[in-house]
Amino acid sequence: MKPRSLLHLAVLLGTVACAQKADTDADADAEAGGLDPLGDEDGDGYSNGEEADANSDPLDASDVPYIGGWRKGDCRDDVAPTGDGVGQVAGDFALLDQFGETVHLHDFCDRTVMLEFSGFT
Ligand SMILES: [Ca+2]
Ligand SMILES: [Ca+2]
Repeated sequence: MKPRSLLHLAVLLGTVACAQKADTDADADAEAGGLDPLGDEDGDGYSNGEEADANSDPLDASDVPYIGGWRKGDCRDDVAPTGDGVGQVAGDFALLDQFGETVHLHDFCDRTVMLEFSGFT
């Protein structure tokens, strides 16, 4: 198999400016939404409890937990880009992570993100 070019994205989650707390009780979140934590309302292969823990939408089959275990930020849909300069909020983009999964920058809102790029051919 011929190797393909790909961008490699390594994401390091920092401990600074994290407005979210760890979700240690996914069942409580799923139940709070009125969903059975063991059910799979959208049929995407992830239980409602798993989706609550990963902060993906249990009613949207296109929104699934990241394989790498990155929890999506609560504010991901509310990020307002301001520019590409230092101190500004960059626009959203998507790249492949080390698991070959597409990840979006804005899914890591309110966290420190380090991007490492390398090319393979
Ligand atoms: Ca699901
Ligand atoms: Ca889903």
